[in-house]
Amino acid sequence: MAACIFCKIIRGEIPSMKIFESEKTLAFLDIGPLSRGHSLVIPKYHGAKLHDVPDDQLSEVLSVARKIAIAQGLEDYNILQNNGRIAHQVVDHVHFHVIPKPNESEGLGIGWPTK
Ligand code: IU
Repeated sequence: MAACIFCKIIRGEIPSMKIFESEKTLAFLDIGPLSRGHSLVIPKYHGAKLHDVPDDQLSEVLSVARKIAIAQGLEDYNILQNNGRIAHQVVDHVHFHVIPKPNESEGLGIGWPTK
């Protein structure tokens, strides 16, 4: 979709920190991370909400998210997918967050050190 920011990232019109790419799927670091290593896994097929994307275009997403978590050595993390404004969706192209949850002594791993 021409105006979609994530479609622009897929087409390479906007730079991103890519961490995985295949025919159907792209993963890249979130530009506003909630913790260090926060990434997004997206189907290349454009659909605003989960029910707009056919199953076969979503088939790799969970396994890519899982591989990212394993590659990052994560023990605690959230996989999050928002649909609609009330559910806090901001970008209208389906995306799955992989959000590392560091332990309390590590803080969020971003911004100023906590000690
Ligand atoms: P949400 O589930 O739609 O609320 O999440 C959108 C995410 O997309 C959010 O975490 C943003 O930081 C992230 N993002 C991005 O990584 N790159 C962008 O160019 C834009 C948003 I716009």
